[in-house]
Amino acid sequence: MRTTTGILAFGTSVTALLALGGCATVEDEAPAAQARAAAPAQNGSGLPRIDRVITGSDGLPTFLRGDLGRLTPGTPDPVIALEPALPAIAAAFRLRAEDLVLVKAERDPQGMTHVRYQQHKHGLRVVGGQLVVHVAADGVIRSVTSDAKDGVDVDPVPTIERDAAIATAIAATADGQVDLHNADLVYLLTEARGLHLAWELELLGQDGIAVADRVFVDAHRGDVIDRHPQIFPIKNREIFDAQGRSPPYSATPGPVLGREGQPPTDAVGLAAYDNTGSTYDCYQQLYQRDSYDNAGAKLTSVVHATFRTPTGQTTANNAAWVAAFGPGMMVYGDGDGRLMTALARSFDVTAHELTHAVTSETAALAYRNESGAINEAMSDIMAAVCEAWKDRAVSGDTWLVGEDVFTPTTAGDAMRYMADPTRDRTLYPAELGGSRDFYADRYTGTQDNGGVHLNSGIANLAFYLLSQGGRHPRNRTTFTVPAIGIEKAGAIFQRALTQGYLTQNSNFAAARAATEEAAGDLYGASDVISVGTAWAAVGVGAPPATGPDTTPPTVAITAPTSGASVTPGFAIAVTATDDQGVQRVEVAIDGTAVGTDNVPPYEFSAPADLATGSHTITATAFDAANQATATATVTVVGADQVCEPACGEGETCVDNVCVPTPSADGDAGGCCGTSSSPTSALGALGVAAVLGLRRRRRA
Ligand SMILES: [Ca+2]
Ligand SMILES: [Ca+2]
Ligand SMILES: [Ca+2]
Ligand SMILES: [Zn+2]
Repeated sequence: MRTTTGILAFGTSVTALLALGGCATVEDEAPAAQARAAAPAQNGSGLPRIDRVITGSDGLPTFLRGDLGRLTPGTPDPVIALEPALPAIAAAFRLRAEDLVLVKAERDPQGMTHVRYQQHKHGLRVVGGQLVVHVAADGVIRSVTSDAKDGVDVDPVPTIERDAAIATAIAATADGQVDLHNADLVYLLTEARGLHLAWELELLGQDGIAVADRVFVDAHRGDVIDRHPQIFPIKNREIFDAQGRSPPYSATPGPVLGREGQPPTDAVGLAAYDNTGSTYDCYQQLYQRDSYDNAGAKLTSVVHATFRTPTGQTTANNAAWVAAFGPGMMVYGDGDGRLMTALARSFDVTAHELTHAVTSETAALAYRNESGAINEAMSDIMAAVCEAWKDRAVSGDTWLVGEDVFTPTTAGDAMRYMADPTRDRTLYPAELGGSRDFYADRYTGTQDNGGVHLNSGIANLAFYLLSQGGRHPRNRTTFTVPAIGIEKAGAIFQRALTQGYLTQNSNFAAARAATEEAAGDLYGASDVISVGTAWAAVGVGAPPATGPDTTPPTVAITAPTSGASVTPGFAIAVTATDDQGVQRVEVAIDGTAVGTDNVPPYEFSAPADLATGSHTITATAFDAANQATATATVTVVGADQVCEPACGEGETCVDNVCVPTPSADGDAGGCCGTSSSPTSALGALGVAAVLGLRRRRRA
């Protein structure tokens, strides 16, 4: 079975590379090319019906919804009942079912079951490669979320030694003032959907250095390719001066001030105790969640702490969830009395930090760039939800973050403003510019882990508008979002976070899709539209279409090009888009059906017995109510007759490569034309590269 799969994928790789003119490479800098090289041409996905597809930057799906099969009836264990359907689901994501290792299956209060798998490859864990199957109460597999992918050959034997990788990672972190906690060889899926063999190195700051980073070093190239911080501060620490006391920060808590049932007498410790208790109760009562891990984890708080940055600054004006490769803890500074009072006195701060712990245990959104901004926003959002729950009312303070500890001599201000995020811009250096409230305005620099605290405002505002209704505060968009109330909005975002609709590399577009799905699970179509409208108001996608679908899809045959000469069994690639969703693409040759594919990329193989001569390919894309057609005419010739683009004068196509035409006296001439047929030559090289890799693997 495995051998067959491998051979099939291999045969397709060659075809795809040739069909695409050979610009595909096996280098990991080109995810789109990787995907094409990896994609098996299939004349159908094996999934009964697709209603919604979301694709990543490489054109492969990251989310599918529809009728994706069903559990085996009469099998009580959902994981076993799912097994027969898993190969087709895995294949739609270019994965192999045997590489998916069960993490857990959870049944939610709505009766849906969410089964989470971890991708492995050559026996190594694929960091960022999770796949979650969402099964409705009636056993129908309703949707699948996955940022996993395979089909790219990356040698599992490292070129870079472990010790060299460790040295590189340490040198690149906090001026080398860090120690190794653990090292593992893994595969890493980056945000850009590139697959790398990597050393995963857990680095902890030396005494006084507040660093706990999971650093990934490419095990073939030797460079740092990703970094996942494990300390989640309430504020972007870059904005604070070195003020306040300066004892060294330590991950080891000091004397015990109190424990469950024995409240601390220390006033700040008591505040932490009370706020932690209220946050636990909020999660438990609203979402039936038993602590951050939903398994009763102890809630550890450290008060009177200070924070030092890698640049040697020290501040008491911060708080953080510190998940330094072990049980996490909430750490609170006492504030300097001017910018902040003791942060443990703020319920927002506690709920914010504890939500980072929930996120680490569930979606595990990587704390950098867009996924990090969504991670941050989830913490602000759940702090607002729990504050309103605790107060039994929504007030102006609900939408302010940390208002109770921020600038004690100034009333009405806060660390962040969810209803109008850019109000905090005076707190930030001019070059950072403060929180953002519109997707196109997002910060794309490298500070603040890629703007995790700056861009969280985009999602915070979407949540505020969804809860309370209204329009963008600065008129970046001008339509009105309907209010659904904070309770429903909170349940939707919480479900998206914890039930597998968000994953490590989810971006803003994925967050919109995730919350729309969660709204559909919980409430129904009108709330799905409200969620989409809220995201559109902050520039994440267009307003949702309502009413019947009257706009037909667009469709194009991207390979082969019309007029090309092709060989029997040639690969056909089709692209299709639609305002409300492409449901399937059908391909026919001379009116005879070749196949139907409902999962992009839409790829097909022509029959191997097609007669030589002219043929017309027809591709028809369907949405829920309309269809559109594209055609291409090709000429089928013998296998030794195809070159694209066509060979120049004085050249002949031999084995798909243009070579100088043999002279009349029988001199065969040199091989492999260059300037007049660069793509064909590259195509041949691409195939050679794939062949080389495969041979090495199988040796
Ligand atoms: Ca508040
Ligand atoms: Ca204040
Ligand atoms: Ca349409
Ligand atoms: Zn935070």
